[in-house]
Amino acid sequence: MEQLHQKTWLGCCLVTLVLGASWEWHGAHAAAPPRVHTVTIESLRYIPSPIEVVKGDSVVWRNKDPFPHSVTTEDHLIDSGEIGDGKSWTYKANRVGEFSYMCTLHPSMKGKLIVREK
Ligand SMILES: [Cu+2]
Repeated sequence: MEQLHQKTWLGCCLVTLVLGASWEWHGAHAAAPPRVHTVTIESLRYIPSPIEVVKGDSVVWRNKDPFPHSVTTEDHLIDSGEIGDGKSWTYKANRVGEFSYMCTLHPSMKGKLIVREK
């Protein structure tokens, strides 16, 4: 009788452990799903700027002006090319850092993208 009691107790412990581990596993993965952020380009401005994202997230620039713009860093490692009116461009933020960018068509337009480590 004593032995049976012990076995039941052990079984309970195991179930708790397994459930607990599975809960944590789900938690860790649900905590940081990649997100999609939007920067609106309107009236010769990037809104919002700066924008802060986490590595692996995507950023969509939407051009609401009736003429083209670009999202271009000085080293051209990020470069959308011309984004026509009403068009958008998506960038996957795989590199960590602070990236100042501008519009090659309107050099006074400046923005900043900040990519943080997960
Ligand atoms: Cu522009």
